Amino acid sequence: MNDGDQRRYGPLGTALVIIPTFNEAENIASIVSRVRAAVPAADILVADDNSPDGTGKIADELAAADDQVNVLHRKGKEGLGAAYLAGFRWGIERDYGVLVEMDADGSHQPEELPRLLTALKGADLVLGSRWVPGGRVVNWPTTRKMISRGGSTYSRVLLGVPIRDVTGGYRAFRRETLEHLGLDAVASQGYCFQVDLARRAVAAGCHVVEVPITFVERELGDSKMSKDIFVEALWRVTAWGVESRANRLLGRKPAGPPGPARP
Ligand SMILES: Nc1nc2c(ncn2[C@@H]2O[C@H](COP(=O)(O)OP(=O)(O)OP(=O)(O)O)[C@@H](O)[C@H]2O)c(=O)[nH]1
Ligand SMILES: [Mg+2]
Repeated sequence: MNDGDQRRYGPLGTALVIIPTFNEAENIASIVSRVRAAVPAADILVADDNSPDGTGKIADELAAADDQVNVLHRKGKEGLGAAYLAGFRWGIERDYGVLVEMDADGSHQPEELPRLLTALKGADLVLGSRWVPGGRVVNWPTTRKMISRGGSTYSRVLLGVPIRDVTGGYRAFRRETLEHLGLDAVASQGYCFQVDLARRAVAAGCHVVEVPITFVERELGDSKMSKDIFVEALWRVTAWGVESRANRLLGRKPAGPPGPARP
């Protein structure tokens, strides 16, 4: 599938916006109504990890009032990657044509989703990007911007993926793309999850397009990001990079990511 713009992309089909939640009671109603207003044709799946603050119950009430809102109740906190993987499977089983990743905390503005979906008409995967021209971050201190940009640059150089925002989590996948990424083997922890999906997409020859977004730091609720998640991402990306360089040097085929190459 290296034929870039020559490729003929099929129609997109119905989109499912997957919103993973852990303790987002203050945010969930607002984000759901913003998605419904911005992309009325899309369905929503809230993937809640049994949030102690009752997010799952609020999501149930939203679902009861709107056929296009669904809830996947998971038994406990297993991380955002695991929640997305369960959401992807849920959507693929139900034949959605597009699977969207979106945070619940308002950082990913639903009003920008139509632009991502338009770009997906000519791509296999669209990344909402903070670090391409036109992309912005609102309300982050300079140190956090530097850490995020630095993390993306480190991953890009080490893994050789031509993507500016490798760790971002506002993404739209064609269903067929996800089906070719070997989801069963994806690393599901923290930022690693997004990096692993991105490198798998590049390795599978997918046409990946970055669309600038304005990322808005959460105003309500608590971040689930931790030092452990950050450190794990760092060592995993380093290990992947060393492995792929060693394979290249030794002329070995990568044991790593690629799912079966797309036809
Ligand atoms: N289901 C589920 N969702 C999670 C889990 N951890 C985080 N999330 C959700 O994933 C999204 C991103 O988490 P955040 O805490 O906002 O992480 P972040 O955006 O990197 O950090 P901040 O910039 O501080 O907000 C939010 O919608 C969270 O509720 C989890 O273990 N399970
Ligand atoms: Mg957030």
